[in-house]
Amino acid sequence: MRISVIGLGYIGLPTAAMFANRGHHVIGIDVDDKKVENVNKGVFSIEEPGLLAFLRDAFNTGNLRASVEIEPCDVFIICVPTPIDDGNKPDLSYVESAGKNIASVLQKGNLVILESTVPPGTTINLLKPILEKSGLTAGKDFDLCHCPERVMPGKILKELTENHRLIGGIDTKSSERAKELYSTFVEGEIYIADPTTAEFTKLAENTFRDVNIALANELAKLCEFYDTNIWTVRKMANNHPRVDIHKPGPGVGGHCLPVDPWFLVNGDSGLINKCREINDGMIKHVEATITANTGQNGVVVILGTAYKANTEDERNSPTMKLLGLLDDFDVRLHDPYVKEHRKSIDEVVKDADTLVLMVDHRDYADIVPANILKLMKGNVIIDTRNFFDPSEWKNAGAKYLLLGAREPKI
Ligand code: SAJ
Repeated sequence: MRISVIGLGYIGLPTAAMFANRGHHVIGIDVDDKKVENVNKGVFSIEEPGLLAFLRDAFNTGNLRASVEIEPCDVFIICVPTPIDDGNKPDLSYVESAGKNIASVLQKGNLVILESTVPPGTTINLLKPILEKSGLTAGKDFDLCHCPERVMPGKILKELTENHRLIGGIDTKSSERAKELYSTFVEGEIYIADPTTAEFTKLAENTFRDVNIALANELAKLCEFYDTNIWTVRKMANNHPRVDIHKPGPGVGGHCLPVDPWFLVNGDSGLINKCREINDGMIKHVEATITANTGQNGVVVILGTAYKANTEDERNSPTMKLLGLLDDFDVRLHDPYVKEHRKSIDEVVKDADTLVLMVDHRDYADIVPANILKLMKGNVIIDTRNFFDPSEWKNAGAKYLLLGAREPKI
């Protein structure tokens, strides 16, 4: 089959490679000509274990190429970004423009799949009319589905194949065709729904997570107030068969959780709005702790610039937000996964006053507290993830502050 994947980002590129490795002829379309040039040269920069080799394999099959120009194909898969604007309203301009491009080459018998996360109703009310401007009719001349991507950065390959998949076709034929296509690599179950249900389900999943993290963050602050420890409370409560308290932390980053709930609320959901506010507010909580424990013009070292553990992805990362609040300090950044911030920890912590762990990257487990404290000028360690062993730090002479725990408070 000739498959066109529109948008060669975190989802589009691995998806294109997946189909290419399974013997389909794939053309990746992107507006970024540098990205296109790199794909055509077999140059990839995603730093996720196993993914680079997988992309190179796809390149070596000769089944994967890229272009800035759309061309006729059997299947079109849209994987473009769907950000929010400054007023938290969905920006669907990339979906619109992908739809217009496809319409310009759409042929009878084609299948169009929207994978990008979108507000409920987008496939039917926005994409379908754009595609039908081609003169062809959805359901009669071409098939149309929403098949939301649900993979997690850091585990993309594993989750692309192992996760269950949801297909929301505009009719049974559309769904069945998409099911057959995804069956070439999906090992999980494939469920079928209508497009709006599929759109809503994807948003409900991410909103569920965001709301639960907000509850964990709220409980963490209450634990500080009541002089107890959220991490112990969480462990104890999660022994209950029907309780699953998420992890508190310095906020919620990435390209999904801070964005997707806004697609659902449509401006008027008190709970979902409030939870976004709680999660976004955590960074101020961390900033207040740094400020209260670091002298003016002090040196603050931040471990982790990515939005979460074991990834290079910095989109909406809490650390980047924190950076904007620390103008009064000399801030040094470190992250083993991000090229720009990959440096020797020993050098970064030299003469520092405060060390803040923002991301629980597995590499930080190798840190030896006594060695770090020897190099630092001060001794304040702020752990926003309950990652370090408090006793090791305290025994080495640190003033160890844990988010969501009793004295000393964070
Ligand atoms: N986080 C917490 N506490 C937790 C869990 C996460 O503070 O208990 C924070 C993380 O540190 C990070 C943010 O939340 O900053 C988001 O991380 P995540 O691991 O929850 O999710 P994402 O954004 O990497 O991926 C999510 C996934 N959705 C769900 O798990 C329901 C993934 O399956 C989706 O495909 C992805 O969004 C997406 O593309 O929509």
